[in-house]
Amino acid sequence: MTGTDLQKVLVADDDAINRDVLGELLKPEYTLLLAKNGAQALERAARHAPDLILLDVMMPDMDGYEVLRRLRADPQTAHIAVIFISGLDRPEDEANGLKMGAADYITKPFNPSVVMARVAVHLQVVRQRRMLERLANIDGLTELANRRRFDEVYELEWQRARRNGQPLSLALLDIDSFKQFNDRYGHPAGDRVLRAVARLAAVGMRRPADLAARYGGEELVLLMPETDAEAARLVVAGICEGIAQLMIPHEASNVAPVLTVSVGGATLLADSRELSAELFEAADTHLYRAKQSGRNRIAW
Ligand code: GH3
Ligand code: MG
Ligand code: MG
Ligand code: MG
Repeated sequence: MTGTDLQKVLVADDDAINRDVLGELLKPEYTLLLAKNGAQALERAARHAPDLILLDVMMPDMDGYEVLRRLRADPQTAHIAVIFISGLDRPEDEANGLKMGAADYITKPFNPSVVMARVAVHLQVVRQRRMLERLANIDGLTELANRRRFDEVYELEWQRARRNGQPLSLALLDIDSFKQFNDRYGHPAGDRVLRAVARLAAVGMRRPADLAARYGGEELVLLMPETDAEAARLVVAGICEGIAQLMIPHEASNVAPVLTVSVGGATLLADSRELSAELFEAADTHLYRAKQSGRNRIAW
């Protein structure tokens, strides 16, 4: 692994010597973060999203138990793996720490190679969990979010838009005459086109909260929070323009001699009472209209 691939470990301990010793151990293999009290640990955890925290239990002001409780209470830090490192070495202390949700419990004085081995074990678990999350949420062909992930994000964003009185735009993009494309150029060529279109969609969505997902076969869905219809149309037009510029030959298309797409969009207005499913249906209806009226166009 190189540079930014290194996993991040946060050491939170009020004792400078402990921080130094653990830091020296971990530094050659991981990106190291340090905190000298509970408040700093929470701040570093929220800001840097470490993969693992080595957390001292006995610290003044805020002890390790409280730090762990607060980490778990914040969705942003709730899943970070925590190993307690503590001078409290009675079995009931250890059992208690594990019951609170720590991944492991190491007693002081610790053995350096045991600490390193346990850290490695838990970071391996973290890597595996990330991979599973990825598999569950990402479409393998296009590497966009999959439908499952979209459904989740859509529901949250829809609720957020309603709560904050913000617009929310949604667009369904469907490749024109794609069946004929596959028939004419072959399924592997079709897959490459789908990947290229997906990449343009992902790149064309500029805001961090925007989401491009593969909704079905050759249908993508673009979700744009806090974006009104006018701005969303511009984003979509840019993506369509990018697709046109690829000039992918499509001799079997009944629209144009190059690959084109149709898009149906809809925007939730701030004062609307529309349900999330209704907004989605509106976009779908508009996609149907774009198809019916000749394809290679955007209907909103
Ligand atoms: P329309 O202009 O009405 O959209 O015509 P269309 O042929 O694109 O019709 P439709 O959207 O119903 O067809 C979807 C086609 O997309 C069917 C299938 O062959 C193709 N397709 C779906 N998923 C994939 C895929 O993962 N890879 C490839 N190569 N083709 C796919
Ligand atoms: Mg301490
Ligand atoms: Mg199609
Ligand atoms: Mg389709």
